Amino acid sequence: MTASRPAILIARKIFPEVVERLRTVFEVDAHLSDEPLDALALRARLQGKAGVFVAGTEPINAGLLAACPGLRAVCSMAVGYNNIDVPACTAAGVLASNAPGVLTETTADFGFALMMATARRIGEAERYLRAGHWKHWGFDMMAGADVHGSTLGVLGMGRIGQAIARRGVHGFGMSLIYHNRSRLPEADEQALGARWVDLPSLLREADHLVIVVPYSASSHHLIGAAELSQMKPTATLTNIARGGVVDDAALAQALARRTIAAAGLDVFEGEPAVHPDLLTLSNVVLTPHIASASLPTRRAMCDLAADNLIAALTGGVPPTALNPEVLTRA
Ligand code: 8YV
Repeated sequence: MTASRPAILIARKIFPEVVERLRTVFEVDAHLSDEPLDALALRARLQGKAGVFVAGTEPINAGLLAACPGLRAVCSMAVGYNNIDVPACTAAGVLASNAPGVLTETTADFGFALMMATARRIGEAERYLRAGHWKHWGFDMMAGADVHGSTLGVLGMGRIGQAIARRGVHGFGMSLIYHNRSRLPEADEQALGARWVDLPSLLREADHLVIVVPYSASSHHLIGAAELSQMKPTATLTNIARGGVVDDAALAQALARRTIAAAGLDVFEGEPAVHPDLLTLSNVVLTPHIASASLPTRRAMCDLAADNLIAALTGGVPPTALNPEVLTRA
C-alpha cells in the first residue's frame, strides 16, 4: 500500500510541465485560470490541502490560515510577497516562500526599457504614427530627454535595483545616486560608482527616477504630491515596484501639470484597474505588470516555487523560504 500523498492547490494557471511535475509528488487540485480565485473560493479550495502554489496576487492572511488548519506551505512564484502575511504564517507554523533571484535580470531589462521608453517618448510616438499624424519632419517632434550621461536615481537598491544600476552605469555612462534604508557595502558602492543620498536629494537630483522598493505599510505612498513637487520638471519617474508605493492620483496631477516630464508605470494602485486620469495623459507609458514576463524567467519562477513546495512538504530544505524557522521548530 502506498502512503497517501499530500494534497495541494495550484491557485493560478501555470506552465503545464510544472503542473505535471507537481502531480508526480502531490494530489493536485489546480485552478488553471488567469482569473484569480476570490477570497471565499480560495478558502474553500484550500480545505484539506497541505500546500498552495500562488502568484503575487492571492492574499494569504491570518483569517485564511485559521480557516485552513491543514495548510503547511504557501509557495509563491513572485519575488514580492506583500500578499503574504509572513508573521501570520510563522505563527501558524506555515512555511512561506517567494522566488528571488531568478527574475532579477529580466525585470531589470524591463525597468530599463520602460525608463528609456518614457524618456524618449516611444509609446507616444508610436501612437502618433499609427494615428496618421506623421506628415513632416519637425526639429522638436517627439523630442525627449537623454538617458546616456544623465543621472539615474534608484529608489530601493536590492537585487533588481542594483541590476538596473549596472545597466545605467556600465551601458549608458549614467551617474548613479540611490536611496535605500541600508547602504550598500562600500566595495559595492565603489564598483557601481553609486552614491547614497537621502530621499529629498534623490528626488531633487535624479534625471530618471526608477522605483524598485518592496511594498509595505512604510512604503505606502512613499512618493506623493510633496515628493513629486521636489523633482526636476524635466525628470521621469518609472515604477516597477508595486502599486501603492506611488500615489497614482498625485502622479496623474503632476504629469498633467508637467511638474515632472513623464512617467513609466508597470504597476498600479488597485490593479488591474488603472487610475482613469493616467489613461488620458500622453506623457505616461503604461504596461500591465509584465516586468518579469519573459518565458524562460516565468518558467524559472514557477520551477522555484515548485522546488519550495516539494521540499517543504517532503522533508527537504526549501531553497528560498521566508520563514525557514518554521521547519526547525519542534
Ligand atoms: C509577478 C512580481 O509577475 O515577482 C514579483 O514580485 O511583481 C511579478 O514578477 C507577479 O507578482 C506575479 O503575480
